[in-house]
Amino acid sequence: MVLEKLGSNLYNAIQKVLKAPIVDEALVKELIKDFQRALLQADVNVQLVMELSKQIETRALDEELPPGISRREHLIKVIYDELTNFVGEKPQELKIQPGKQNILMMVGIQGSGKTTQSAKLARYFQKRGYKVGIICADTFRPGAYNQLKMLAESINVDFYGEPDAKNPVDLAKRGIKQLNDHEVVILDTSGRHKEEEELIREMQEIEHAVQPKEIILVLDGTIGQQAAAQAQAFNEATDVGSIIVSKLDGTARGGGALSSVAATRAPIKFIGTGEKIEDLEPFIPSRFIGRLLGMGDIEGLVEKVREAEAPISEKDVMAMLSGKLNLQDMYNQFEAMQNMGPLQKVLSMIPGFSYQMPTEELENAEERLEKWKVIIQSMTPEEKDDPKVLNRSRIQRVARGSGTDEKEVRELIKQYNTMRKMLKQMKGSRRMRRQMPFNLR
Ligand SMILES: Nc1nc2c(ncn2[C@@H]2O[C@H](COP(=O)(O)OP(=O)(O)OP(=O)(O)O)[C@@H](O)[C@H]2O)c(=O)[nH]1
Ligand SMILES: [Mg+2]
Repeated sequence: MVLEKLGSNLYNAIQKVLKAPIVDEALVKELIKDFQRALLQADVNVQLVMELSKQIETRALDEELPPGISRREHLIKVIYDELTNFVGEKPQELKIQPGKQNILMMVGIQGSGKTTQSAKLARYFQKRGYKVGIICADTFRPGAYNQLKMLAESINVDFYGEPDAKNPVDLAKRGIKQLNDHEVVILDTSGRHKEEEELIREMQEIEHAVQPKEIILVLDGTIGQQAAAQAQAFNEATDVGSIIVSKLDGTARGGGALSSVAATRAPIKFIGTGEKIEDLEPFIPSRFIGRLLGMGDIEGLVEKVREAEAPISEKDVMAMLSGKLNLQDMYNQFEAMQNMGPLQKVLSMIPGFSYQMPTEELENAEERLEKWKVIIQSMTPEEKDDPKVLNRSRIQRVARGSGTDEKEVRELIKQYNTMRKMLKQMKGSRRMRRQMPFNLR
């Protein structure tokens, strides 16, 4: 794949981040250099690269870390976010209305890959259960009819064409009529003409005559950044609803084509990744970037960060602040904390807290969570509800019951008291969010 080279460069940069002993400003800067190099080699527009790297750098260095997320994870999330955003944010879908005749009209300059993508799209919708037909409205190039007919036959899709027709507009109308019981009708047009103007005129005439559900522009990925200008020119002449960037398996310039077109917010819906009929895939920015970064589990990581970012509601916090924190609550918090949950969030919302408790201690605390949970489980409901009743003999009993010793039980009680105190401290504080300078964890 094209993007193979780009992908492997980005992948190596990510690996560097994953393997680095510490994630600090120097590493962030180095990573950004690697990125710039990789993107520029893939013919991505210089200005776009600069904007992107600036954005990554600012976010990576200045943004506060969501609780429970390491700087490393945050950095990777930022890169992933920004790159995804860079190529299109949300996936755009080519919608087909079932039970209707959806005419998809292919346009694009000569050799861009219209005919090939027509067959690929036909196969794509056929596999999804639609009744599909193809029309060859390229009356200009002598071999066009046979090329498409063979492709259609190879996938068993109905085909309409007239080998000797001269007028593509009338032909298209007859084809549409012939295939009126087909849900998806793909109309391949000519890309070759003596003059560009003539090509544009023909395209507009066919559009007018058949009123397609969608005009699909095929752009050749090997032309690099020029693809954006071409997309714009076509969009001015006609109402382009979808874009397919083809030949992304070919050269290193694919990155340039894709990103420059994406930067105009044009709807790239598919990418062509080879000459075979199956080599078409919906363009899903997040998946695409994940693959490029070589991170199969990036979705999981992103999900983790997203969860950590989900704000705890003020109501939750107030309920805890009202003093109603018992050991059962604490137990629940421990449990949640083991999934990187609310305790961390609550604690991290206390201004200055991150200075009070060094990471090491937090880690120790996490190691002890399991033990503490067992201790709490050995308590009676009364004790859990109001730990003040835990006198010496009760503590001895709990220690025995949980297979720990008195010292550990007392430690838990101390921890509980500390936590309550901190929650009280937080009461009245309007700064609910952690204010923390760039702090390397
Ligand atoms: N590697 C690769 N080759 C492709 C892809 N799509 C199309 N091609 C090749 O590009 C060449 C031109 O493709 P066509 O589909 O005939 O292009 P076209 O736009 O219909 O060309 P005209 O009808 O002459 O305007 C063919 O050799 C295809 O095999 C792709 O995604 N990857
Ligand atoms: Mg063609």
